[in-house]
Amino acid sequence: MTFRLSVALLSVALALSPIAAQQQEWAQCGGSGWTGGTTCATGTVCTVVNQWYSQCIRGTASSTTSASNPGSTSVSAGLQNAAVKAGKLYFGTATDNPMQTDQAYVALLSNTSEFGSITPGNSMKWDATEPTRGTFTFTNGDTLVNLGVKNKQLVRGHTLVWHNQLPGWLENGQWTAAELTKIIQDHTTTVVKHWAGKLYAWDVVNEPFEEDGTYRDSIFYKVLKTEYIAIALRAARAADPKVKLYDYNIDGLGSKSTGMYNLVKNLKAQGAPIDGVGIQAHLISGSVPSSIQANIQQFADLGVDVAITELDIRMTLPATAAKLAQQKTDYQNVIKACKNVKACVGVTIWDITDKYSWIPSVFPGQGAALPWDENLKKKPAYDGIVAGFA
Ligand code: 9MR
Repeated sequence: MTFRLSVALLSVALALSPIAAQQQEWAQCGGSGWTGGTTCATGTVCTVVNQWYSQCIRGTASSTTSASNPGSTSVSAGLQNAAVKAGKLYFGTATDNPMQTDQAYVALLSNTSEFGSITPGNSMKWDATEPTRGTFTFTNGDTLVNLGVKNKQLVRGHTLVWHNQLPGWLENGQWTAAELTKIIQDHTTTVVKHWAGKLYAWDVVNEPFEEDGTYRDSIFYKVLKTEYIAIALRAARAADPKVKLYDYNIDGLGSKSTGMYNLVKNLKAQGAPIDGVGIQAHLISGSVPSSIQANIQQFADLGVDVAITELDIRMTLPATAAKLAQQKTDYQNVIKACKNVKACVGVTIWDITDKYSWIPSVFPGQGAALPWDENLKKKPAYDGIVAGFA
């Protein structure tokens, strides 16, 4: 089984992301769980404020994704089926709790021809599971794990030890090495045991490196240096001997992937339980590294599984047919990189639809990063994925 390490960005920003609808200026026109109108009155544009709220704001509506999205031309047999035909274990997606009230979305998420795996995007993180020391909350994670189990989809656990989305008590505490070791062990043991037997893999340690390949100066590294990684992996293995353990955040070759390569080598040399490495892959259309396959291969050569764990490929909005065609090529190339290396077991996109992507809230003016648009219509990127697996 695998535990994987991951790191995330948290910020909120305004981004234009028009969604078709007929609401008046300033009215809500979208957001997680929104079931009202999604078309804005003439002269206003449905604008994403955050994941839960979009409103009609004065502006030009000439750039809606649906208007520029020429759609998929493939007769779909499904992305999971395409992945399996290519010898992979799964094609999966991240999901989150707020959108579980969106019936069309849940139907697509539960379509096992498309998705053989799901990853909770937020509800297993430290702030969500242990907001107060020693008090654990699993309700949101349970909802998503139960959905995956019911659908017979593999569920990836995300994530145990990460510098981001930590509760204040942990991040602001002054810890000795012994205290923090116990905190990591207690958290990992309790969370992993709770879902033991139900998950395929855990992202145990997430995003331990800075871009330049140096260790991220997280609370964990400050107190324990690199020791925290093996501590977490060992606790995870003891709590669920069968789950695969991952560590990640790399894309192409470079300083960060060299840092990760050395880490995995060291972990294996010291007998720490590491089963896999995640290629995170939050990529930019037109700038996808050409060395992803070589990077996957170097980890495969160390004897670990590799997975693409958080794939999305963003662009500057508005999406145009030309940009969507470039994005199709980008998706095809990333998928091909996984297809070509046997040890690459599967691919997870970081949610299904542009409606729920994290990108616009963190990178203002960018988005349209996923294979389905805001209206759950397949984009050319979908065909790119199918072609990549072919
Ligand atoms: O998708 C997640 C988003 O909803 C959260 O707001 C964000 C907060 O940190 O985390 C996102 O997921 C991150 C993942 O857990 C780790 N890698 C980076 C992802 C994007 O920030």
